[in-house]
Parts: sequence; structure tokens; C-alpha cells
Amino acid sequence: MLTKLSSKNKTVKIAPERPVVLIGEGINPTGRPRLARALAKGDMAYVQKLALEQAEAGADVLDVNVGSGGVDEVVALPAAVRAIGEVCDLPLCLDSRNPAALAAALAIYEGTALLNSINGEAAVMERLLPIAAEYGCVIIALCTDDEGIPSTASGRLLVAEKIINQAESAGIARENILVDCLAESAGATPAAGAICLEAVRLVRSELGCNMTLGASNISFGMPNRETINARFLAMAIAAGVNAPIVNAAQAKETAMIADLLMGNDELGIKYIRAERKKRRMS
Ligand code: THG
Repeated sequence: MLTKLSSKNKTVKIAPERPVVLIGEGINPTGRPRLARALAKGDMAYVQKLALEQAEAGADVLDVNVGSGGVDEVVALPAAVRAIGEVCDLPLCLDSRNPAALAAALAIYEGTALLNSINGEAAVMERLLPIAAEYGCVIIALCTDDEGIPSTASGRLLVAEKIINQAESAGIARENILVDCLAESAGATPAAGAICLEAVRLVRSELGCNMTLGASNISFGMPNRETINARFLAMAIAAGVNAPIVNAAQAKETAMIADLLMGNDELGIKYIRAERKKRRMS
């Protein structure tokens, strides 16, 4: 199963036998008051700075979420897409459920964008699948629907199947769907990690899909989040996640080591090169 995303000049390929693709989570005003203020003022220079920092840290794709108080997404989302494209050529993941904002952003985006996030709610699928099909997007399918997030792995598989069936009817092929089995906060939901990982293994074996995961959600509300996130990311990659949404600077080392251990970095060439570079710079 090969999923391709692109910007004007770059193609990113996602497949189980390829290195992990990191989707940088940094352009998201949740928990980032400075970004929320910049977006409210229409200050896209700060958005550009966050894009460049993540590209430098090793992100392969950038998630773009501009949803915040006092922000009109119909204006801000295309403005952010344009501003990021001026400084950085990574493919983008548009993180909004506002159809008008998505259409405005996709109309100016050059390439195949990732659309984050469609779920199994009837109204969401009805509104967003036609837009995704019209612009030839790859979509993220979140395993939640009108009944909420299923508490079992098999329940999440059923939601993934439902979204895939509807997407295929709308003209979106299975290789253009990344399933997100949903990482919830381990502090708030008992066994959030175990259920999520079981769902990932099930979706990989039953549906063969490529998979994303907002892996940092797992540590919400806990101390020492960075350490929890890195350990959970390694577990998620082992289970089958191959395009996680993460803090790229924090996740890069884990992803490179996972590639080495999973046989997706032949002879450890990438790993050794990165370690040499680190040593030269220290
Ligand atoms: N699945 C999909 N998309 C998603 C999520 C998901 N998008 C949003 C989120 N979940 C993933 N992105 C983030 C972004 C930021 C944080 C966590 C997940 C985060 N931010 C810090 C905070 O809130 O305290 C602040 C930022 C920082 O200091 O780094 O933790 O599950 N498809």
C-alpha cells in the first residue's frame, strides 16, 4: 500500500516498507498562546518560523491548524498555506473541519494535500468527502463516529471500514486513506495505549492501510510528557503506525531508530550519517 503526498516540488511516499514519515504538529494553537495571538493578528511570519523550525528538525509533512478564538479560518487557512509555501516546500496536512476554509486553502495549494480529519460521523463524511474527492486529497480517517470513540479495538476497526467504504464510494481509493486509530490521554482513559495499539495491529492486518496517529495525545495531563511520547511512539511504530503526527524535534531520533530496527534503513546508513552529523555539530 503506497500513499503519495506532494507539494509543488516534493513528493512524500508512505508505505510499510519505507522509513516512517513525520507529520509535524507544531502549527496548532492548542496550548500555544503565542501562535494563537499571531493568528488572531494575521501575523503569518510566526507561522513561517514554526514551519522552518519543523522542517529543520526533520518533519516530512506539516500539519496546519489555525482554529482559535478570533480567527476566521476561511481567511487564515489559505493565508497560512500560502505563507508556508513561500518558505518551505513540504507537503501540508490541513487540519480543519470547516468546508469553506478547506476549499479556499485547497484551491491555492499546489500538489496533493493531506486532509485532517474526516471521521465516521454521517454529517462529517457527507460534507468533507466530496471536497477531498474534488481536490484529489489523501484523507485521514479518525476511528470515531456518531456514537463516539469505540472503547474496543474491533469497534475502531468497524469505524475505519465504514469510512473507507464511504470514501471509496466518493471516489477516494484506499491507498489515499490514512487511518488514525486515536491515541487518547492515558491519564484520563484507562488502557488508552493498549486499546489504540491493538486497533493499529488489527487495521494493519485486516485492511492493510497506512496509518497516522496523534501520538502526543497519549501524555496529556501527565508529567514528563516528552519521555512518555517517545516511548509510546516506538510502540506505535512497531504496531504499524507509519506517518505519526508528532513534535518533530522530539520524535526524530525515535523514528530513525525505529527505521533501523524495523529494517527500513539498510545497514543503518541514515542513522549513522545522522549520528556523525550530531557529533560534528557538538
Ligand atoms: N489525530 C489527528 N490529528 C490531530 C490529533 C490526532 N491533530 C491535533 C492533535 N491530535 C495532534 N497535534 C498535537 C499538537 C500539540 C500537542 C499535542 C498534539 C501538544 N501541545 C502542547 C500542549 O497542548 O500542552 C503545547 C505545544 C508545545 O509546547 O509543544 O501537546 O490525534 N489526525
